Amino acid sequence: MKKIMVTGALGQIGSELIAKLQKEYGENNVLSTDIRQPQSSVSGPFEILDVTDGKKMHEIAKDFGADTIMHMAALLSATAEKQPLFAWNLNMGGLVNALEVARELNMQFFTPSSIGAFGPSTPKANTPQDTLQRPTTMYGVNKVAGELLCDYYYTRFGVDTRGVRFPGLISYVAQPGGGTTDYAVDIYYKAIEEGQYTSFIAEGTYMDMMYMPDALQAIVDLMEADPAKLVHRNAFNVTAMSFEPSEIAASIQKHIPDFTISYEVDPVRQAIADSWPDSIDPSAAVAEWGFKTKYDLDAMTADMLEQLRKKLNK
Ligand code: AKB
Repeated sequence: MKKIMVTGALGQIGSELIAKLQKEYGENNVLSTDIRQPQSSVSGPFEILDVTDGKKMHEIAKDFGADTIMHMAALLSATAEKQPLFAWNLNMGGLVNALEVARELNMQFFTPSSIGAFGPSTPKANTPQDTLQRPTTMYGVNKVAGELLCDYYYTRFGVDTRGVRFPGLISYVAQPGGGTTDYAVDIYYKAIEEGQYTSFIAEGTYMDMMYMPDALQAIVDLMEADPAKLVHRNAFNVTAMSFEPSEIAASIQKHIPDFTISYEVDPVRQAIADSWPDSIDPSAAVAEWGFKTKYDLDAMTADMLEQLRKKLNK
């Protein structure tokens, strides 16, 4: 039975990952940690943790008897671009602390990388697993350094590090904060609340995306995968779909025919999006640990709108 400590548990992924892990491994075997106090009650154990405090992270993990750490606390791409030095300190400082705790306490380790680990010189279509990675954002620099650091802790210290490169993740539970792909979440809220959406990403800009249930299943499947079959271990390309703003709008129009989209492009987030791939190739994840997804764009749209209508009482 796993005993899992999760950092950044109140974030977009963390909020839903906790419930998924509790279902798989039992409520008392999952420890949520976050720098923020939860707004409402969290099920299962919870501790306040600033991930830049490595000593406290070690103490909490040891007291809980954790054998696995899932390190989710990080700043996303657009926020990191506004505060690059803070992003470096938080993203890299938190990661190296979590890796050290995993090494000291002999824990299995997971952290997400991102499509942000690619840059303008990376092949844009069907981006291979192993390819050029020269990102031009602080977030991307953090993600590439993080991928290498996780590989280093595996080869140098034998820490069982595993990870994926997530695309934009779409969910109705917690809103993402400060990402470039966030438009693909905002659009569903605005479609229900206002019947229209002004996109900060330009028409024609393709990015990879995935619905949260598929992302959570990918984490569990990778962590349960036979280590003998893992050639890459860290930073597997994973994706479920690639679309541009007018395509997600068309998918919403199948349910809300009067929905309209317009564009007011944010130059910072557009430049980040333009530096990322249009679509990535997940075949290494499929071959090495059986990565699969259930939701394409239309299936995701139908579920998002149904769930958000309930959430927003609309
Ligand atoms: C972001 O937009 O920053 C994230 C990501 C793709 O890593 N959603």
